[in-house]
Amino acid sequence: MELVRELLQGNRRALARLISIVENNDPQKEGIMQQLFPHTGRAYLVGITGAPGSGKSSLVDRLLFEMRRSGFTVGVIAVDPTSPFTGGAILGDRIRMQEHALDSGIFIRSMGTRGSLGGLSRATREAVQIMDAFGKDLIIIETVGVGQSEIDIVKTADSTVVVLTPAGGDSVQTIKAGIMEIGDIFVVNKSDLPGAERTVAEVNIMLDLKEATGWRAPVLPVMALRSEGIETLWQSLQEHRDYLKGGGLLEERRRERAEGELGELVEFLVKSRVWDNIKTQISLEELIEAIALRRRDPYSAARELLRRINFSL
Ligand SMILES: Nc1nc2c(ncn2[C@@H]2O[C@H](COP(=O)(O)OP(=O)(O)O)[C@@H](O)[C@H]2O)c(=O)[nH]1
Ligand SMILES: [Mg+2]
Repeated sequence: MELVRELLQGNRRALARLISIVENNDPQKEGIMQQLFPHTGRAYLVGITGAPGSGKSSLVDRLLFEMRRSGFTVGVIAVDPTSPFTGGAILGDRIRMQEHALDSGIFIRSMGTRGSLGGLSRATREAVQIMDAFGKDLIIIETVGVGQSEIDIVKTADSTVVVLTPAGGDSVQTIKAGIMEIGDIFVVNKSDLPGAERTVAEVNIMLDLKEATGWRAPVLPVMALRSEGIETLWQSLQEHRDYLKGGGLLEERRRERAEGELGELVEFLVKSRVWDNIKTQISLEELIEAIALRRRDPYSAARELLRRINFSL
């Protein structure tokens, strides 16, 4: 395909168009992803997650300067499920990052959650693969930490940075349980605000309670707005990357990711092909009515439907 060829030659317009194709769930996309696959697997993926307003975009903005200074090309995917239609936050991010737009070593892309078919994680992962095939050395995925997306980012990233802010009067105990598990690096951003030191200390205590592994996640006070602590963060990211690469752990993480990806694709194919097939071939009204009136149980009904389209379990 022409676009794929252009992408592999380093054409930024092709990169943008291919991500749109993926985002819109275009029927061509499966073929495109197949063609791109042999060219992927080289980029290192950094996930940045945390509550809305914690300063993720500001942090990415600063981090980009460090990464470029080290000579790496970077792709950024900012996923913002909180504003799929208004584009408010997305526009804000764009304006903030305009400075980087002049740097051809950086490609920034915001994604909405329109691609609900197959889920946010799938569209994001595909965009990552496209940037990877394009040749970006590092790919940053910024996810607004709302519900499951915070946890899901780990499935896509090699290193995950969790962004927290000073708890102020509150105790840090309000941190969602799963979040402590997924961070490879913790950042307490807005450390210019009161309570930062205590938050760092409390997160450290929580991390000490965890079972020890070869990597103890550092807790870094950062002020993204003043560019303080960014160099240390970039250093920690490189140390974590070296740690994963050194122990064969990167391959292990990627194997786990491959399993999740495969499962997700099978689920998607079954759902889109089988369920859509059933809905177009069989009139479900009576059956649904019978189940709703409790004259028929949904378990046997589901199996009957699969039999009727000759799908064997
Ligand atoms: N006081 C303070 N505010 C910050 C800092 N970093 C970011 N902010 C502000 O926090 C707000 C949210 O930042 P943003 O990067 O959009 O957060 P995101 O929603 O997590 O991407 C913005 O008004 C930033 O200017 C910081 O180090 N200190
Ligand atoms: Mg943001």
